[in-house]
Amino acid sequence: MLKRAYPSFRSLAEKGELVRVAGAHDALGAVLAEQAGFDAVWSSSLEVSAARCLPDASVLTMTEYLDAAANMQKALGIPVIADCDTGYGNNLNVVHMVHEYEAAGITAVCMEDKLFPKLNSFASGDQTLLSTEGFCSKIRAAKDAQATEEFFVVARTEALINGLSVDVALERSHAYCDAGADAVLIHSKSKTKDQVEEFLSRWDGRRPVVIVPTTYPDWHVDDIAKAGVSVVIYANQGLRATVASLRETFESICRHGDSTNLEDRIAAVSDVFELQKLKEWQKLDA
Ligand code: SPV
Ligand code: MG
Repeated sequence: MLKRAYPSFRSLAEKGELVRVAGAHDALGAVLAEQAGFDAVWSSSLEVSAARCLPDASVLTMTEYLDAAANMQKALGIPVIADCDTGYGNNLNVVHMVHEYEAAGITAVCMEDKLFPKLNSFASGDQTLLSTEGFCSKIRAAKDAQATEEFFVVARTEALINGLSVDVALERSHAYCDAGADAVLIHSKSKTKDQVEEFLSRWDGRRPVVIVPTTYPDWHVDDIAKAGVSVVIYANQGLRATVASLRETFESICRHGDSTNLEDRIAAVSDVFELQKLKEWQKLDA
């Protein structure tokens, strides 16, 4: 089938089982994540901007991020959760963002509590947070703007990224839930899971918790589930694999003068045709 139905992100989050999500920046990466067995795809601001060799620093516009997320969703039978940075500005931008993403068939968005323009969480530079009340106001604006009950808004706190304590992260997350957030994302750039684990041990379960274990990659998914996480996002492993693989492939061809020694390590053209659903398309003109 060329056009595929997909469940809402909310229906996955409410199942009570850990939701596994992979980051992507285009439909091809998103479909490969789905084929590998992921439950949902994270339309990553880092990936979408990196795919254009631009920094993840609110340089691209909402329309460009939406275009990327919508292209992924159109190709998938699983839902996209869209990384919407700060909501692209103030409350007015947040409302416009929710209208546009929901109309495009995206069932979940994530907003973070940094100032616009924001900088990627792992980059050195300004990681200043918006006031708690300011971000609660954005969450209320988002929740009031959604057209369907199903639409899911994740509130992401960057308190730990900013060097603040787990206490502050908890206080902010509680306030975001009171403002109507459907889940909270606790982000950390610590090399160990300790901060996130402490957050989880003190979390009362009032809403699902989302984590992004980029800098603490050794936390096994079974232990992540046991710690009380509802959604785990492998946000950029696909992008980093792409960089490493393309670099190796292109360098090898330049070095050897041909691609013979790569042939058994790279996908066949027939594999690419299958991802394109070429046969199904050809039937349309049979
Ligand atoms: C992204 O994938 O764009 C994220 C996660 O927001 S991080 O890059 O860790 O900030
Ligand atoms: Mg991002």
